[in-house]
Amino acid sequence: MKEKEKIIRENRFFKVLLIVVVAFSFISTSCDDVDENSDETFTLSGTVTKSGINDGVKAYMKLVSKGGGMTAEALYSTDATFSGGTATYTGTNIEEGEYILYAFIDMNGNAAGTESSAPDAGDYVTLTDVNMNSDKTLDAPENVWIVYQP
Ligand SMILES: [Ca+2]
Repeated sequence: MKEKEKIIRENRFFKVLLIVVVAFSFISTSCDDVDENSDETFTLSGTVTKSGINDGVKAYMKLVSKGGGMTAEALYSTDATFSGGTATYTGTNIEEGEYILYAFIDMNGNAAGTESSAPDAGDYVTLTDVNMNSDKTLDAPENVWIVYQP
């Protein structure tokens, strides 16, 4: 009788121990998520300005790896629509790193509208380095745009 009680008590002890261990592993996992900076991502946003652009014309932006050319694969991409000579873009969930931002204004409206959209003759283009180590605002003012000539 005593022996049976002891076994039951031991079983209960191990069940409680198991629950405690599981609970602690949950707690430590959620703490890791909060503390881990490598999971942090940033937002890149800005205003594109170019006079004489009709409302509804679209600008396309993409980030490629530092050193990548204009046709390099887009790691991130977004677009923006002109209204009153400006267009505002926002790219989110960007991992920390050094990139080149390529942007173009699709003057003739023939870009694919996907992340592989590319400029053709007569579109306006620009590029700049960007170090994404925090949320950044990167405007593309009037004087950065040049006419693309393939
Ligand atoms: Ca075009």
